[in-house]
Amino acid sequence: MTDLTEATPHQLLGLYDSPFVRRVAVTMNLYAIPFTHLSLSVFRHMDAMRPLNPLFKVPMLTLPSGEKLFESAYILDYLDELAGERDILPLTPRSGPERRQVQQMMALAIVATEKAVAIEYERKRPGELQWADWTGRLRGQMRQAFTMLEERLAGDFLVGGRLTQADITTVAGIGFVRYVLPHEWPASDYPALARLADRLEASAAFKAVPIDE
Ligand SMILES: N[C@@H](CCC(=O)N[C@@H](CS)C(=O)NCC(=O)O)C(=O)O
Repeated sequence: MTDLTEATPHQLLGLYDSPFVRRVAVTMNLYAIPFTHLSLSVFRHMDAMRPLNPLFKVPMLTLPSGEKLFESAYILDYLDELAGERDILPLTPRSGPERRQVQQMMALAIVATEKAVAIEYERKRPGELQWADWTGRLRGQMRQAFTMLEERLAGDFLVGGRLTQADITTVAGIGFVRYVLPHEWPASDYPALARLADRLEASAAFKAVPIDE
């Protein structure tokens, strides 16, 4: 079992404007796992990041032992294990139909989020290298994924009437779109998702990790 009171806490690398970093940070807050945060950009702080993470891919979580974890899904899996050891209900159920449902909602949320991030990367290219048709395809895929989530959101939460990783991942993605690509978020098309995002963004776990840190 990892001793969460150890002198060296977990360290999370990456800005909170990354929805992948933010979903990890929110999860650590909900599990009350202390961590330090290294706010380095994969683009603007490459010299500082190189010795820590020459992959220039975030999030990266450094464990108290010094071991480094990459890929937010695997990091969340590790955090769920810590939660389980402490008798905290994991945000992704360990087994059964609810696990599958949460994973499938997350799959939709990840498509929406990855396509939104790709739209932003396309916008970063020099104007003459931007491909409007490609951006249009990305936008269509992002909207399709948000529409499928909207259709599936019947009550207060996406799965099982309780907060799960599906909600956190979805709201982290929406947060990115609303902050970085506000013109790509027609809230009136997704009223249920907008309500979920407003509610979760107002919670302590999200407010502690502001996207505009
Ligand atoms: N599948 C990865 C995606 C992470 C990701 O795309 N992070 C972005 C920031 S939002 C990044 O590191 N971009 C730099 C790059 O891909 O070169 C995860 O979930 O951890």
